Amino acid sequence: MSKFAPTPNDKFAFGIWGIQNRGRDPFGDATRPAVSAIDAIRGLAERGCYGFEFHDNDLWPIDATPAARDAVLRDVRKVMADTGIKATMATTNCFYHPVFKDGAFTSTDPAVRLYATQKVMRCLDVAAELGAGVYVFWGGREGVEVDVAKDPITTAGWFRDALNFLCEYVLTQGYDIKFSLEPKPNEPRGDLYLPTVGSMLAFIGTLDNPEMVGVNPETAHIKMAGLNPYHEFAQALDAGKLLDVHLNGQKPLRYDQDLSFGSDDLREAFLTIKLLKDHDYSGTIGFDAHPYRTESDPWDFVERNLRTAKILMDKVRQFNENRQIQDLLAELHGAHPELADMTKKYSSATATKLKNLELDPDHLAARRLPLERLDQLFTELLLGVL
Ligand code: GLT
Ligand code: MN
Repeated sequence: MSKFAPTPNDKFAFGIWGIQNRGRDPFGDATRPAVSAIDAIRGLAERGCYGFEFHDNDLWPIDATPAARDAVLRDVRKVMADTGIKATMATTNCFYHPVFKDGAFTSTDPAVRLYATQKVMRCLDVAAELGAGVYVFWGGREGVEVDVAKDPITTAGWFRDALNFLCEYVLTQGYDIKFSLEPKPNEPRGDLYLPTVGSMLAFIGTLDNPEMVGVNPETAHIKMAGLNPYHEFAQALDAGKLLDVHLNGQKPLRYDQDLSFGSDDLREAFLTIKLLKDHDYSGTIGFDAHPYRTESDPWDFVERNLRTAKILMDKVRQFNENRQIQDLLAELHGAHPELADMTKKYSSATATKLKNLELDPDHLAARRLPLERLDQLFTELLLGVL
């Protein structure tokens, strides 16, 4: 049991909104009692979490007076000091209040766009004060049902202007904060803008300060689009833009389920952890999920997410050390080593050499690839019999 007990060195973090989730869905009311933000943060610390993630309005209500907000922040700083837990990621709730019903930064009303920008600035001040180094933008209302109403190039321009302005705010305040954009294909809007990691990466390249903006991919959002989380996380990592992750579970192409990590697809969960470990991802490992509606409190749910991740870390170690698997991988990757780096650097001599190289496609196609065996070894490793 204790072998898989999480410690702060694992750099696990949880969005407190998942702990505070009371089981409401579009068809039914709350099924469990409220958990205060402070109890959520303390409970995470007690279970070995390194950090917590929060929205402004997870901590203080949207209509809180500055004095009420400061009182909450005093309590937050106290629980952080008492337990050592860190605020690793902050974000703004720009989706719950009706003011955002047709978008925050992509609203047609400039006053709504400014209200969203002001809300972010105020929460950025708190994020800096609590030491959160990553600030996420999840555009829950940044989308449409009626596409004739808005030109997506115009809306992208509004979002770009807001991010450029907010980057300058962070820079001039001297905050040590990076922005991280979280893509999602749909829900709650019919279509959300910038639905995938690839769209976010392309968009970041159009900003004034692209070096201070990255991506925060989430397993469930990727699977809602029918895409492969391993590949999506990898693309962000390869671009040097993986600032934060939201791990969870999701059946493909369905409503947003936010299931526990690994509960729907252990292979994908393994591959996600393997990617983060093999490539020395140094950010926090954030979980963004919520308990089943049938749970009476969030703690079995929290513990299982952390435990699954720890067990998968151990499985990754076993995979990387397993002789049979590594021999098969070496065989798979061992073809024609003398050709492997031929196009690494261009020269006209290499171009001529390549043009004249004898490569027989029928001969190459005849190569035996032991993928069934490899996949079965992987299955047996996960099943614990290898
Ligand atoms: C919301 C959403 C998440 C985002 C959060 C950040 S809130 O619950 O489903 O994926 O990460 O705003
Ligand atoms: Mn998320």
